[in-house]
Amino acid sequence: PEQEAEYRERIKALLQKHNAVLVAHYYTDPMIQALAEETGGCVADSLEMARFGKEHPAQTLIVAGVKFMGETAKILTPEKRVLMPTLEATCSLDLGCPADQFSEFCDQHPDRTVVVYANTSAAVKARADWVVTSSIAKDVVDYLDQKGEKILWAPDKHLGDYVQRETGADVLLWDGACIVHEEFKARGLEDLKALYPEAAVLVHPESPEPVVALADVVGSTSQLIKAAQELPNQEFIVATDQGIFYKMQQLCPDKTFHVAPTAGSGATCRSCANCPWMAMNVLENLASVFEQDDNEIHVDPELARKAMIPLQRMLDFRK
Ligand code: CIZ
Ligand code: SF4
Repeated sequence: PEQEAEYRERIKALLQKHNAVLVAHYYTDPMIQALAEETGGCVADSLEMARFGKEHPAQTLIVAGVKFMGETAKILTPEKRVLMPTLEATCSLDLGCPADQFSEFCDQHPDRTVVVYANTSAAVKARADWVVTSSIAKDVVDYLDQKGEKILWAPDKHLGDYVQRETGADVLLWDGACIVHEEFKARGLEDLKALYPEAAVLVHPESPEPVVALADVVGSTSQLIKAAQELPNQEFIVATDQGIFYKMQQLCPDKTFHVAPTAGSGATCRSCANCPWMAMNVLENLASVFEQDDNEIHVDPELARKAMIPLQRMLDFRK
């Protein structure tokens, strides 16, 4: 704890000295989320992080999250320096969708509109017609379906499948998954619901269909946080990364939150629902973020220009 306090003070001083702002994702260590808030940065989902970074006057953005979030921030604000505590923090969805293979897949289906999730590399975004986050995936696909378009969706098959069920659109899925959400189990969730019959069940749509089917609310991180505030329930079972409890508990101090089971017994496993890549962001590498020489995000300008087109479509759609 003494060392933690020392790190925190050091990070605060460094942010000031370098005219930098810290933006953290909801899934990072609660200590890092608290530090982002204390220092005038923000805690948010991937899109809000990039938006905040763009609007903030600081010339350097410190992105505590995973690599695609740093890339998205850089694409939106190429004139700023974007640093991350470690570039090794990636994502199973990004890893599972290499740009060359994805591009071939798109070439095989030229009649389809390409919609990709934000959790992808800059190169995959550059190949897409649309980029979406989980908060607007359904609305965008519904809009395209109304126009008679057929969809090619990547990379998360569970989210794509959910969007297909909700909209009835013709959706061809890439075979990718999030290693965190994929582990939630419907059997265990039923057992936990029996144990806490008053609890509302909040589920992120990267979870498998049988888990989504048990939800009271299905939504993105921001939408689930909003549901925790707005529902009258005092108790919740939450199927997403447990990092989100920092914000839920902060906004709803009197409510109780249980992490959804990742095993059939109904037992909750505190170390399970926690993204290993998000967890690579720690105070130690944050404190050395200005000293490392291999942690700046670079996106090829031509690739960034191409990726900005579907990203801008998403930003304009939301307005
Ligand atoms: O699962 C993730 O990594 C999410 C929800 C990212 C995001 O869009 O904030
Ligand atoms: Fe990727 Fe899943 Fe981790 Fe989010 S929680 S960064 S989708 S592996």
